[in-house]
Amino acid sequence: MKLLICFIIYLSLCHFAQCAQKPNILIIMADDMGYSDIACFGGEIETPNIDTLAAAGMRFGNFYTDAKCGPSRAAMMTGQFSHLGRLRVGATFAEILKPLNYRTLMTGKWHQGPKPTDYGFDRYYGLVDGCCNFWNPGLEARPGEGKPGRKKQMGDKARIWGIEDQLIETGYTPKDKNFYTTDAFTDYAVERLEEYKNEENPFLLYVAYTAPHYPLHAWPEDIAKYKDTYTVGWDAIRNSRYQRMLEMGIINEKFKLSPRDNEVDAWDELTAEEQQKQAKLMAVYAAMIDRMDQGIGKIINKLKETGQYENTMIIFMSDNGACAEPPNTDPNIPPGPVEGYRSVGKGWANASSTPFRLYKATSHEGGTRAPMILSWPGVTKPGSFSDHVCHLIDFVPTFMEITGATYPTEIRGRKLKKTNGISILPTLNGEEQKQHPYLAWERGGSKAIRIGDWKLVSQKSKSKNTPWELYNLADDPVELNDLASQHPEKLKTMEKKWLQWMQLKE
Ligand SMILES: [Ca+2]
Repeated sequence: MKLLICFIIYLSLCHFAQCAQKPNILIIMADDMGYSDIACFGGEIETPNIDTLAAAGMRFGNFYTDAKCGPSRAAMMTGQFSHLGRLRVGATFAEILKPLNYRTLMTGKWHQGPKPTDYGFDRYYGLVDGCCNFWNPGLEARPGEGKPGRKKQMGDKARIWGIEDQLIETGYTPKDKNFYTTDAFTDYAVERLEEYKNEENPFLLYVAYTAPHYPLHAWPEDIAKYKDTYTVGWDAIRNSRYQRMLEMGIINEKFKLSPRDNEVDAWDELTAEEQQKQAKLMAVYAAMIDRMDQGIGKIINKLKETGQYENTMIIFMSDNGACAEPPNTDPNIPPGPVEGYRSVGKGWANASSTPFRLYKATSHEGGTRAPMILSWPGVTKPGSFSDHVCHLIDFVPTFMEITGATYPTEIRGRKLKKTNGISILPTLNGEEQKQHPYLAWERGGSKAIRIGDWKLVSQKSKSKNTPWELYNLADDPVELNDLASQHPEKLKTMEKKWLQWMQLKE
């Protein structure tokens, strides 16, 4: 009897205090994936598992990232605008949730220095650097294979690989020829979910896939699914994506389809041979996203199998817009196998950005607006869509609100600023949402500020005085009609605000 009473008291304490189950958090990031690539954002790429997340949760149409990989990831992890100094001035969400006994796990692309286990993660496996060969991230050729294709600018320098708290800086060449980074990251995530399935404490799992960032590497069976998909060309793909996005309600009639990039040829003007080559590039790109989606399916299945799914907030997003960088290696090496190191190029990046203009590394919508999906069983309304203007820095305050975590004032010997992010929990709950007074960007000379519906933006340029462009996104969300000359006062006010924002870092 005494034991039974003790047990009942214990259960009550658990219910009202420390044992109340906080949600697990699973963050899945794609790399350089355009706004309209996945099916639930209008794309023709088969992404049934990501689509299932969208069907269970909320899609965000006005979600912003930074313009490039590293800064985006820092902003997401710390809740701080990346121009402030990235991980030097912020605590990561792993460090913020650690005091609440979260099991903190990460796999995939880190792209900060020096390694995740220095920033609050218990476990880690993946690419510490920014991009690598998917089949063989190292320098050495394996028997029966050519030298692994590499980014030319890297010279002889190896990409850094990380296994737990060990860095492999001399090049990581797995013996297994069936090694493929996307699968390796999926496997590590699934294995950790299995390993910790009986833990009482919740987990934070951050899966940072490198797909579909170049190089174009994919499994032949996945490429085969798309071998004929892109022979219609980028003009037809842009049109069909645009029509589907309208039909699905991802965009409304105010979103016009941007004209084809003026550096991209009309598909019909290409020779038949060139069309074949180009269609193959995009087939490999699609296969990379397809494989990532298959991996996401495995992770979700594991959550269901271990009984964690119902208590897990799942977030899927891309880290920036589609990438239009030219290929780094000999274009005569075909995309797909280990020896190549190709990129998809501007024509297809233009299609990935549909309906927007421009790409990664710009602060225009094509560089910084990304697809984002948040699914949290019992909270998010299935199949819902939000046009709330939100940003990567909003995740940290959201996690803080749902867990009761606080932002440290000091970490690693540095005093920290407060996060400028705003929790999106009210949006998830269907309640009134506090808005950002402004959002701003600066990346390598490409700059922008959004205040309400107005956006001031300028591209990186060799000339020192790149003109500002001014858009009213309520009427012109695709940034087609520059109003700078019509509203000089508004331009000045917004420029002043942007300059003040830049001074925050001093
Ligand atoms: Ca990226």
